[in-house]
Amino acid sequence: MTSLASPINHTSNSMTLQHPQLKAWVDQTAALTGAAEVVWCTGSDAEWNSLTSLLVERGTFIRLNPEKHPNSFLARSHESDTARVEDRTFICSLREVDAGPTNNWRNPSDMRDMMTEKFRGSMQGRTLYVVPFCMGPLDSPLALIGVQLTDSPYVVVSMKIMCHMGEKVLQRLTADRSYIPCLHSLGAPLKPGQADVAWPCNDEKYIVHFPEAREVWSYGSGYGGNALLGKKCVALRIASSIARDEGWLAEHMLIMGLESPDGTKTYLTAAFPSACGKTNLAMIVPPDQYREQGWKTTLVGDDIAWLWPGKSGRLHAINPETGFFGVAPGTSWQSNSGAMEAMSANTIFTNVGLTDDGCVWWEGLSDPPAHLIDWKGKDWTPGCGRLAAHPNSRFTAPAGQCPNIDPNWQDPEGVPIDAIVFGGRRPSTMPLIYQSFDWTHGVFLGATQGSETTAAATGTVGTVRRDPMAMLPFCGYNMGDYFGHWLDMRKQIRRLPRIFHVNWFRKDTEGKFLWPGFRENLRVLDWIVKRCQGRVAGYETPIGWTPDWKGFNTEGLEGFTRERFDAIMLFRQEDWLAELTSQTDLFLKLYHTMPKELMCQRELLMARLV
Ligand code: GTP
Ligand code: SPV
Ligand code: MN
Repeated sequence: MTSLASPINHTSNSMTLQHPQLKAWVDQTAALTGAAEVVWCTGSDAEWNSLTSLLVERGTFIRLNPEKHPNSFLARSHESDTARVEDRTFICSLREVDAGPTNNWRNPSDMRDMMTEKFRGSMQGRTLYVVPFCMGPLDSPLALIGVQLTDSPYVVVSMKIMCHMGEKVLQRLTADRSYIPCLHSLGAPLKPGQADVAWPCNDEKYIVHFPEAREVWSYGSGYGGNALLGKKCVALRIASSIARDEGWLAEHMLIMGLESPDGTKTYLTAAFPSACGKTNLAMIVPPDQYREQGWKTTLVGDDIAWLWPGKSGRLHAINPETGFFGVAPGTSWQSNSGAMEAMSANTIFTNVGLTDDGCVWWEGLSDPPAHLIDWKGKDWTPGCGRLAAHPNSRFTAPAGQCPNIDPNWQDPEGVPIDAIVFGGRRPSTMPLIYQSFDWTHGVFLGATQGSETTAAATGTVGTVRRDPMAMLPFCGYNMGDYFGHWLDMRKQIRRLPRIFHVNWFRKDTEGKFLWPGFRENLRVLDWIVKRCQGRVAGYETPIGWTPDWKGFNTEGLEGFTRERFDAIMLFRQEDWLAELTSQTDLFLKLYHTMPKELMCQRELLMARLV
């Protein structure tokens, strides 16, 4: 880390700045925000040590038990800053129609004027950190370089885990190469002598994207996708817009590999909405019976996939991130041992409980300790009626620490994809698994996918929130045009992936999950792989191809009877008619840009149902 007394002087001992435009932008921002100093981040371990120590000193971080959690820290955020803020997220394209009805649109020049005033003086008394970062393997042709200017050291250390950052990125940022400017401020200036707080932020938040200019401005929040701008802002919202122009896809998807006993490796991606199980599936450990037979799983990514037609004629995928920002509650050695190993060192925990021996705890990890300090910093005992960890508490851990990270996870050529899986939480209607008839039908499945609110304790159908391709909060342009782009991709791919829909969350009339889920989901992946290889029959139903009892492996799955299988695969005409009716809202909302192919798919489904 090179600390500079004056924001005007940008030379440093170890780094050479080759980009005059970047230097000018940093100077301009330092002047606008009134930052006390400018620091160019190198991404070195020494920098990590000095910043984490600084955060401990300031009370933002608590150093965890060094034996049980080496080089790991706990942060507690402000109670008003615990998740992404979708209603404060804006897509400022030149024309309103290019943002579309599913995004908040503002006129870009009005927004720039307004945001400039927000940033004026916003870093007074704070350090402006310059964080050059790269989403994607460093030398991948798809890699996107960004530079985040931030007044949050928590963001700097988080970025070191989540992406390539610092000197190695700056070296690649030659004067002829463009970068995505990402301006971030907590919006909490310090007057001379004013004491700082543990988690500075502002009540007013703005997460702003300029898709044509390829630029991000984020104000007021220090948490997750609001503040680690490489993730949702760049790798999804801005990247989706670039991808449309350049003929590829930026998706909210996990990427994983499955090796069957004969040594064949199949890679798949899956798009589930936030907190619907991407991290769990990405790190799945095969059930014992499968492991004994020689099945292996590998992980490429748990949240974001960039897909493009590769040289092999197939769709190839890379994970643009290098870390996990995973939901903590519910994660345990039983539910996800891969995640537990990944977070065993060099990890930042945010908003979880702190035990008396300096370890972390959250609901679902283990039997609760007799006493701990909860995420709000208060004493907590089992049965006190409060949660120890915030439901959106997270661990930030290096992906390379996951024991089954795929050997090719940083390959610039990516991995070839054979299957794409859509899904969500659907207490009713949706079977455990079905396969689309073809690519266009598969795009229809993704476009209409949703997650239900869990009114299903009574077995009634809850309201469905449509979350097309799990991209509702992340698509940087008009959702109808996005569907059109997906449909067009078909022409660029010689060997098309097969498309599936899964539902781990179907419930019985008593509100209990019909499917054990977690590791047992491998049985569903097994059927998917066999379908891709043409090794198992599918049964044509009005909604798509489905497995039958014999073609689906339930061996060793205790209590999973034929009756249970039929219940989880049950097709009820009345549910599907209600499903079609509830999809109408989406079709009406996107009426002006909805591709005619998807209108036709809807008609065909209707015709098959009645
Ligand atoms: P984001 O990081 O927000 O994008 O979410 P994600 O899709 O990675 O979600 P994550 O894997 O963190 O989902 C966690 C939630 O899904 C927890 O509540 C888990 O208990 C639940 N979950 C994951 N897999 C299963 C499953 O197979 N069955 C059931 N019933 N729940 C599951
Ligand atoms: C999500 O909400 O889908 C996340 C968490 O992955 S955040 O990075 O905060 O958006
Ligand atoms: Mn996500």
